[in-house]
Amino acid sequence: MSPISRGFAGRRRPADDPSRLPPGQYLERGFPVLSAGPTPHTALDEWSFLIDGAVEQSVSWPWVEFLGLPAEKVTVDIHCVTKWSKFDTSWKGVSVDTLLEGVETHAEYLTAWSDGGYTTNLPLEDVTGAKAWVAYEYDGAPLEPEHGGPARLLVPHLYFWKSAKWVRGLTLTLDDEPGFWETYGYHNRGDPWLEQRYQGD
Ligand SMILES: Nc1nc2c(c(=O)[nH]1)N[C@H]1C(S)=C(S)[C@@H](COP(=O)(O)O)O[C@H]1N2
Ligand SMILES: [Mo]
Repeated sequence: MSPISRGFAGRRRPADDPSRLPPGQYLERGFPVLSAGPTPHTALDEWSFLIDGAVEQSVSWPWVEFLGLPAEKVTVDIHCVTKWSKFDTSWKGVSVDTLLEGVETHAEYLTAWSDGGYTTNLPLEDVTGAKAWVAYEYDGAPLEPEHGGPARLLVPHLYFWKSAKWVRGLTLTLDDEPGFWETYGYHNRGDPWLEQRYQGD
């Protein structure tokens, strides 16, 4: 028996299954790089991950401690608002559920913020319940800086702009505060299955 058993529920659908492609998307086999600015290069000994904002107590992990947190491997489809989708991308990272364990809050939203100044807003509901990770490996190797290394947010059920590269923290908020692209007219939530590309969609 294979040491890694996915079980029936986790079995992948065939890569040519058109029902995996959200409306208006095409299948991309490469891995495009989309960054609004230059790639930051933060030294690992200066890197930490912070959860703060509307919380009883902030919590942060330096890189080495972050690597020591329980991690998960996930294989997911990703969907960029510029219309490419990529199937079966493989990541390793810490689920946001794990990061929020023991965090006391009345917040319903958060802002993910990154080195370089990028931000994106999300309802807590969209990052809890095994739906989001802070990923530091892609395809079994350390995440390339261009794709957000050392670590990026991964929220595969929403358009990929919600998956902040070079993420350094989650600031929990009581009110929903638009992030970088959301301020420039992109949809506040960005569900690819509902084609929520721009405000008003
Ligand atoms: N920090 C940061 N994160 C970001 C972006 C960015 O410009 N800066 N672009 C977003 C967009 S629009 C997309 S499609 C994906 C692209 O990720 P990739 O370059 O790994 O394909 O990152 C998202 N996260
Ligand atoms: Mo994007």
